[in-house]
Amino acid sequence: FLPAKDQLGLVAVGFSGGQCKSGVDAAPSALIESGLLADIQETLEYTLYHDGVVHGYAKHLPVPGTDLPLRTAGAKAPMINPIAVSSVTHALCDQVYEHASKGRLVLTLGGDHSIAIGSVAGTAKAIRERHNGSEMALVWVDAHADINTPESSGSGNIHGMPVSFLTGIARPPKENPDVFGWIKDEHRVNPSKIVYIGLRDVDIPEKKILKDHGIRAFSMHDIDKHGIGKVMDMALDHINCGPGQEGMPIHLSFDVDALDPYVAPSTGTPVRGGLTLREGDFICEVIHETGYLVAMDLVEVNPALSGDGPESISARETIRAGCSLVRCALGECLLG
Ligand code: NNH
Ligand code: MN
Ligand code: MN
Ligand code: MN
Repeated sequence: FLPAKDQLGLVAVGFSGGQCKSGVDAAPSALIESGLLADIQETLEYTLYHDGVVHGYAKHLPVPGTDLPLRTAGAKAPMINPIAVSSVTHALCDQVYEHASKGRLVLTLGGDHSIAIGSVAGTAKAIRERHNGSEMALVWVDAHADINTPESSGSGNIHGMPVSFLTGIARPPKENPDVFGWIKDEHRVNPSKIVYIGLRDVDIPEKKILKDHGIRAFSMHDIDKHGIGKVMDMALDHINCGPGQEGMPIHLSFDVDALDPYVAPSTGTPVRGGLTLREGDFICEVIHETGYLVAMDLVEVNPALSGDGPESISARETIRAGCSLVRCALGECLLG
């Protein structure tokens, strides 16, 4: 049912085409250079499977002038880089699937959050195949809901849309098979198996989508009210992974902007009033403790977005926070 506890497949995706700010493509290298892989192998004792490549645009560059902004009927803003995002996420889906179908825990280092279209799709497909069609849960930790459809999005940035494509709430445009035509039912996630944590900047049409589909979401208000401990109890209960429940595989998609900008300033769309580093680490620790984690994404670290250049304290602190989240999800514990 669950991944071998000591085998980790890593996919590094330096891709920034799901939004408009460059620099997020440099995150995988920055995270790796700061010692993350050494910690994973030496301290946490995983056998690491990694092709040593930072994937990105390179093999997926559309012919210049062909990846035009795509305006679907009724859209406020055209989708930006639709072909590039579709092609990079399709390749990532296959890579994540490869690792997951061999029973490895899979870590995807982004990149902007559009890449989760690929990582989640790949995990969902592998889990269905390994476990007779059974579904997985998706825990989305983010300041944002990333559930805009191409029609509801005010920005056209695909990093604000991954959950709508992954659930099938947004359907790939039929007349453009190059744009997410590869997504099939086997890749999709059931909206009732999704839990959000950390929300505080949700667009008006997204609020309606969450409500219409009854998707469970814990905002910063809920964390203030109940504390992160109770929120995690309720979150796990919702996806059947609480004490005494049957359990199901969990994909954790962690957007570093869920953390407060004091802790993680170097990100594309910082929103004040976020998680403390301990709250972020705690979420990861609790999910690790369930024993049901099958895949994790860490996205939206942008070392170039810092007041004083790429070597700045803000970039370094954001990378350090990102590494801490990953180590906690992979089983680092404070005692024992
Ligand atoms: N909701 C906005 C949009 O659709 C912002 C999304 N930005 C994010 N998401 N960083 O995590 O563009
Ligand atoms: Mn996000
Ligand atoms: Mn976000
Ligand atoms: Mn395919």
